[in-house]
Amino acid sequence: LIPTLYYAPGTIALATHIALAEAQAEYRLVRLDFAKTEQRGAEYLAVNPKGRVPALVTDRGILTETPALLTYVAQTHPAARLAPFEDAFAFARIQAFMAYLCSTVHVAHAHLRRGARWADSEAAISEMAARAPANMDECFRLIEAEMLQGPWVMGEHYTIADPYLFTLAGWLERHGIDIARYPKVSEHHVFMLARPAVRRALEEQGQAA
Ligand SMILES: N[C@@H](CCC(=O)N[C@@H](CS)C(=O)NCC(=O)O)C(=O)O
Repeated sequence: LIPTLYYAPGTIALATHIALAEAQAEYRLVRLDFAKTEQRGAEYLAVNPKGRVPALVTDRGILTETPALLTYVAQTHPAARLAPFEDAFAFARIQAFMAYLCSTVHVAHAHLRRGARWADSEAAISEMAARAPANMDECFRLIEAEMLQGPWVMGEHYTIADPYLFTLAGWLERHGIDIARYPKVSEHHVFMLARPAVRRALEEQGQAA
């Protein structure tokens, strides 16, 4: 069975898509239309009851959660060397970074347009949206100062942390934040855009590279 990635353009599914391309994996893509709320339709809920993307269908079942998917892609394609599994400390660092992106940065971002997950009143939802850019800025300042080693997140070696950061950094403009505020993140973005796997994934998603 060829792994199938369920995605929607402009979402965190891009990170896994890039990793699959970097690994030169065989994969199939299924695109969901968020404008039609396909992520909450019965057909997709049968794939991923969370109603979110990404989901990766493998021969042993369905995987969700971006850090798990990225690690799975790296582990199943060792030749691509997308993570240092032999080095417990170095791999823990990658996991820490991915956990931060997943649990803090992505969630900070979601307050911009998905406030209805956490509150009902229009006032509360708009307050959360108004606060989102400041929270994203705080996250990216920390990434810039403490996490991104350069040229890649973990230093000299490109890893699964890179497409994850690239995808989230691509959302800064939705918050009205110029990525140039963070010089290292900005340079990382340029390096990423030059990679054939990144261009391929963006093209396959119908986004201009
Ligand atoms: N923790 C999940 C988050 C997945 C997630 O929230 N995906 C968003 C797109 S970026 C989604 O599917 N949203 C659909 C919705 O909220 O209806 C991960 O890291 O993969």
